[in-house]
Amino acid sequence: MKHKIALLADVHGNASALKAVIEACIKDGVTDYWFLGDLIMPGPGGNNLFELLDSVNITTFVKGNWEDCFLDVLDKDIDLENATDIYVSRLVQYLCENLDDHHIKLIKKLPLHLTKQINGLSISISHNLHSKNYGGDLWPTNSQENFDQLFVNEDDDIAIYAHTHQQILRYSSNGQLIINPGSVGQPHSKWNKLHSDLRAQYAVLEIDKTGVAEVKFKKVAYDVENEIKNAIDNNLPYLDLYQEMRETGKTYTHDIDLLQKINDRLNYKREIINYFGL
Ligand SMILES: [Mn+2]
Repeated sequence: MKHKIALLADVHGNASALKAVIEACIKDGVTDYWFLGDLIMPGPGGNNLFELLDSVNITTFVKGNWEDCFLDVLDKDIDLENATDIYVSRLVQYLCENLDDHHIKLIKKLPLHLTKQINGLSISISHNLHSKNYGGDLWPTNSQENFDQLFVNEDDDIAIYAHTHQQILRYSSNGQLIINPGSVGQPHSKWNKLHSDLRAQYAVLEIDKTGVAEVKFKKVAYDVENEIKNAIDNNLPYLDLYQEMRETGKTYTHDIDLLQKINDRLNYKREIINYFGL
């Protein structure tokens, strides 16, 4: 049987982009959908993100570092002196105010790593490394040995990862195939001209009875104005930052000085202390 698998990752709360990608995949006759983590935050998407995934045949879902950030905040593992922790916690509060309980339960159950067998090919699937869904180990320009770490199981033929928000096709030292589908909701490039293309990224992997028939890296445009309107209508915290991110691709997760100013101005530290009972 021929499998036409959509590889989707790093939506980061951008339901407008996810919707456009799923519509394109349906038109394209995709049969399976694999989700590689980072569905939520900092965008306004909540239940609608899970409903979009539920509307198609999701057969794989691994946990991204932002899902772990979400769970850390629920566990009250928050450094109140760190502006980024306050930022993430306030976004988790925003989500918790509306997110259905069964979606929270699903996040808690997500695995870090999965292996799938498709027509005799063994495929490793993780957000980043097998047991580490965060950090810069697999940045595109890093050394080959870092990428070889994706093959913990030497019998794997293909490794699929996400996290860097950049579309990548390369090989291990032993010639195994490595695919990164890029980011649906928050694409990134170090190179300005490439970074200015903010369309939603994903990949389609086609496996027939002979082997890998096709790997397609795709981009689709989506309704950015509608996404910004969603953020405004839902009173998304850090709205200005999200609006700028949608228009320029710039992210602020680690801009401590700017986050600190916003947190102080809007009294977000006090608000999360109260909300999470810290
Ligand atoms: Mn991500």
